[in-house]
Amino acid sequence: MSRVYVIFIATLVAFAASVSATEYIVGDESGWTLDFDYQTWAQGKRFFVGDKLVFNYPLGKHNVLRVNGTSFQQCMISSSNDALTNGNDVVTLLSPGRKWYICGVGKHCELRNMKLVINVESMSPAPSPSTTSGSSNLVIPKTYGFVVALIGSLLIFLV
Ligand SMILES: [Cu+2]
Repeated sequence: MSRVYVIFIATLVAFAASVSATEYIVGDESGWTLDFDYQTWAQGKRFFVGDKLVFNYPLGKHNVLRVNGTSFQQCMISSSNDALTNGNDVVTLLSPGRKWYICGVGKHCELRNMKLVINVESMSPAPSPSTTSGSSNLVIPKTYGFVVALIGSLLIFLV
């Protein structure tokens, strides 16, 4: 009986997590391209664990490499980096902290600014009454998901 209950709660939590995730199109309608200011794009956005980054670009023109801070600074590509290459690459942010992404084609990182650094936060913010920006509509589902997840984990504890 209690096992069924736990499975039910786990499903609920998983559903809440999927509801609360935000999908960011890197560069918005410009996509992943040459000479775009990705630092300006990332400014004012808050990234949370579970959110997704989508890199859109014409197949074969670019790629996406997840690198460390040093490689990011120097646009250094090592063969150990897994390249995402399908032109509609979805990256799920799995852990908090700084994440660095660069294009590994030609000198796109070095000369054409194809580099993105973001900071991923571990938890959704509490809704603030002073929030009047356009992003406030994103806060509600995130908070809802978090509350459901919290109740879910409390129930698992009680079972
Ligand atoms: Cu490129």
